[in-house]
Amino acid sequence: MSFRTLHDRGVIARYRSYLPVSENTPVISLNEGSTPLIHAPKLSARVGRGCEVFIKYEGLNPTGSFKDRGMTLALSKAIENGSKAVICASTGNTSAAAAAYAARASITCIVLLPAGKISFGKLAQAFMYGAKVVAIDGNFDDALRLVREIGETEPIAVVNSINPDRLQGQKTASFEIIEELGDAPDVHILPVGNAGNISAYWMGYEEFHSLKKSTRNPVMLGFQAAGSAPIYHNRVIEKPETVATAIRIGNPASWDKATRALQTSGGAIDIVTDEEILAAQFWLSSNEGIFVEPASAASIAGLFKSLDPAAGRAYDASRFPEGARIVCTVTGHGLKDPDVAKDQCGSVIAAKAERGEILRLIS
Ligand code: AN7
Repeated sequence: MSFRTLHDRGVIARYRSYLPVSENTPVISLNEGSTPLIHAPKLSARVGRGCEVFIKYEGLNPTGSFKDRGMTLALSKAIENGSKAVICASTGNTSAAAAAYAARASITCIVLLPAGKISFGKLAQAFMYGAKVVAIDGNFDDALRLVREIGETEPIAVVNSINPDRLQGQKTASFEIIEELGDAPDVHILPVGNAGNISAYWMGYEEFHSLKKSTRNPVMLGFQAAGSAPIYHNRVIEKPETVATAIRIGNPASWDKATRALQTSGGAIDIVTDEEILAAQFWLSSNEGIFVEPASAASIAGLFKSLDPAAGRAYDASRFPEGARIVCTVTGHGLKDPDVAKDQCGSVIAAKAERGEILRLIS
């Protein structure tokens, strides 16, 4: 009997030669990555012109978001470098992933969260994985500023995406998509918060293209929440607001990298309102059976906006080539944010325990 299976899977095992690891790097993994790329027939029909839409379902990572891809690298390198603790600021998913991987690595994890602005599922994760949870009287940007300051002077590894190992791990999602489709897609759509993920995907696409593992790079389209849209407005937003708390960020750390990805790819940054985000979240769940958290639904809301000539869109989807392959990354699981889902729930149908009443519901 062998216990190798654990480390035979996971992002580092699958893509070791493309990552900054050596035989001396201890692998801290929870079998992250290798998430499903799900064909979305109803979404494809809405786009029309023979286009095919695929959903990269990152909510199926071990802690329920894409952050696990970067965290396996960040924690493995932190242990290799002898760190005794890790720290991060977070809107919730980074802290959940950091806490889980720190638990596996037997290392202290401190997470700084904006008080009252974290979804319940994510807060529960930070506690259950044993992190030291600090509620900051301020927003994510304030928390990240503090983390940067502490990281400059203290022997503690910062595991926010300013840590380059994080983006290295996250770029593997692009590798998986290229391998599964046989080439890069024509268009890639992502939600944007701190702007690390869109930068990481672009890095992955460029890397595989330069290695001739793909014949093209996709057009990158990023979507911010309308109340938290610093890149779109090209200025820091002091008081970002949105129902999609994961992307409630006013001063993204990877702003420049993301801008480069958007420009080099011929893509665009755009905004979607909270109403559009919630409508897209429900549409995706109830039409394609894929339940994602609000921030993740920004990519679907963004695709809908790009299709709508009346929407004041930054990118017109009629520019997609006929038969285009479009990938939307949905970054986190819907169960992360039960409260937002609860607010969207319809009324329960009260009925007696009688067969006739139930059969009337079949339509
Ligand atoms: C579900 O957890 O920033 O543009 O601290 O949780 O790479 O920041 C989360 C971000 C999209 C945006 N979707 O990605 C954090 C945090 C979900 C997210 C984003 C986040 P980036």
